[in-house]
Amino acid sequence: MLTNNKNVLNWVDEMVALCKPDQVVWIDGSEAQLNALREKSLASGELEKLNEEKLPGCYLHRTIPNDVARVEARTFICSRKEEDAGPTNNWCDPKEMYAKLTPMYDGVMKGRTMYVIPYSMGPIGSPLAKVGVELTDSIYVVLNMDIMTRMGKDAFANLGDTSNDFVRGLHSKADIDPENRYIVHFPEDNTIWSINSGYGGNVLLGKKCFALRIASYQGKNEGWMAEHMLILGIENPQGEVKYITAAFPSACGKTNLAMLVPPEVYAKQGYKVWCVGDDIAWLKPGEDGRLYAINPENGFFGVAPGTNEKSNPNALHSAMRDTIFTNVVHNLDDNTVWWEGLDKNPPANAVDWLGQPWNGKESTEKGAHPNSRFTAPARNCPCISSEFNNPKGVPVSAMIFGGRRAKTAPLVYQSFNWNHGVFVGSTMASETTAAATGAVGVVRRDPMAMLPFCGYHMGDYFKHWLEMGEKLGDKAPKIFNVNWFRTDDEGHFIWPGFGDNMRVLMWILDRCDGKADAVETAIGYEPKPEDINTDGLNIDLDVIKGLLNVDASLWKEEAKGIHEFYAKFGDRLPEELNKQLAALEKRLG
Ligand code: GTP
Ligand code: SPV
Ligand code: MN
Repeated sequence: MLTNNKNVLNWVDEMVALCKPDQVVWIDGSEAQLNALREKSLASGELEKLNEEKLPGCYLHRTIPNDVARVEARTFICSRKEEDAGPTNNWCDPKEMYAKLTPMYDGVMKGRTMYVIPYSMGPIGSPLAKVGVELTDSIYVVLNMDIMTRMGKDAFANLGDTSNDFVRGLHSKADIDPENRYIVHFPEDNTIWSINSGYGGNVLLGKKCFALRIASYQGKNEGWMAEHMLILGIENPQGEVKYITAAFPSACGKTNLAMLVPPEVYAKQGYKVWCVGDDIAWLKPGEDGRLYAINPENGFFGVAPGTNEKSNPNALHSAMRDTIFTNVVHNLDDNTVWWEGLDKNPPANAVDWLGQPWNGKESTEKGAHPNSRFTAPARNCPCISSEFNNPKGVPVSAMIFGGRRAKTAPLVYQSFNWNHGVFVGSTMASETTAAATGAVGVVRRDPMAMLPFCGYHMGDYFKHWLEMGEKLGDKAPKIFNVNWFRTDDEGHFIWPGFGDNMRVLMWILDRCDGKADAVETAIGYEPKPEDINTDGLNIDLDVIKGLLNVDASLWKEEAKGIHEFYAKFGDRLPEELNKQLAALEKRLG
């Protein structure tokens, strides 16, 4: 036992009595303990050891084929009142849900070991950090939590003996039965119950379950925000760093933007980009009245496909050691890994994500699952920010929303003010991706990229955003919208994206500094086409003009869609957002 905290001890006892494991092991986080677990998982086949010279400390894991992504249809917010979960969440009465799940957990760990994982989301001791405890019967979960959080006995350091302020996570793989898979949140009890899955987003309970769903609810009550946002810093040649956060839906480019490599035109002047976080930001007003952000995580659970030396070398280098790969191709020739988009040389002697022999050059099937992932420690990232562990966080100058839109949304625009920015975020839409089960490529509304992650009524969430703006006043970050994914008539992306996205970030920072002009359009302020630096790119000014084009007829359709979407929220939609919508329609004519 690593703590004297009565609430922790009582709760663990209760869950042990329910799950009836053969053994209970408290995870202290020591290398000796972790090594023993690695050995155990190798023996059971849960992990495979990869080439120690080429990929030191790296392992491969495969989930079962029906368990490869978040399951939004089986994810619940069980607030006491249905209206507190809101129209965008699955809801069930907590009493009913506990009654349904309790028998499923009863004896589920017989013949298994229960691991008790203490962890901190955020730097230990940070005023913004929070403690969680996850109980699990999966070594894969323990080893991933070790990478993704500050895990081990130190996490309890600031809890004391009596505090009740920790999130209780209970996970069992059970039979990995998709028909009985549940990812359930009880926000009023600080509790998460996950059963019958082994996929990251469903079982690493510190991540989406705690750091977004539970934390968003806590943030509303406590005056801060938990957002699905990357955090990056841009350092100018004088050594000053400005911070930007950006919310894009799952698999829409956060990890890539967070670690971008500046194009030559900026690199040669001495600009640098630093990564603070790639998925989640916790934001709170600081003593100076500005908004500060921490990354509650300690590693990256990144999308493997498409990651390569050109698109995201920093992510690739992060994943070269001490990394767990999930559902990628196993190259048997040199015991390494491969995925679509890594390079043009798929291995001939290989095993695909299903564990079947796979010949990359001849197979028409994908070798890696589209949502295959690497779990890599943040400390490995060549561009990790020196502020990564700063307990105060970093001050935010600009916040960006964005998604995958083939047509409507332009490359970039700035909101007229904070409230208009909240409107822009609340009306975000994006094509669905492989990060969640279900159809891919369907446009859906995904406000602030939080649709699957908001732990309470989204109307109240919008209200919270509006109130944060009031609190921050003229110190509030400026709000922007971007779209890297506009396509031409053949369906090709027009904008080069990746590192070149910095060209757009530079206009954004210039706007924050009052250094760049803008053109007022019906949807917001846009750059003059010539203010997007295309030095070193083979792109005509006309192409940039096209990328910035606001098609009034498409936007009138968009406004109709927003009316429909807003109607869901009834009288819990803040009146301000209706006013913003009316104002947009008026500007569109
Ligand atoms: P989650 O971890 O699911 O939250 O995803 P994410 O938002 O971090 O997305 P990520 O950066 O992993 O990118 C997902 C996919 O989008 C990858 O296949 C990338 O190659 C692709 N992608 C990222 N940035 C760009 C870009 O600027 N342009 C284009 N065309 N594709 C991009
Ligand atoms: C996402 O889907 O947004 C992810 C991966 O970042 S998961 O941890 O599965 O949520
Ligand atoms: Mn994500």
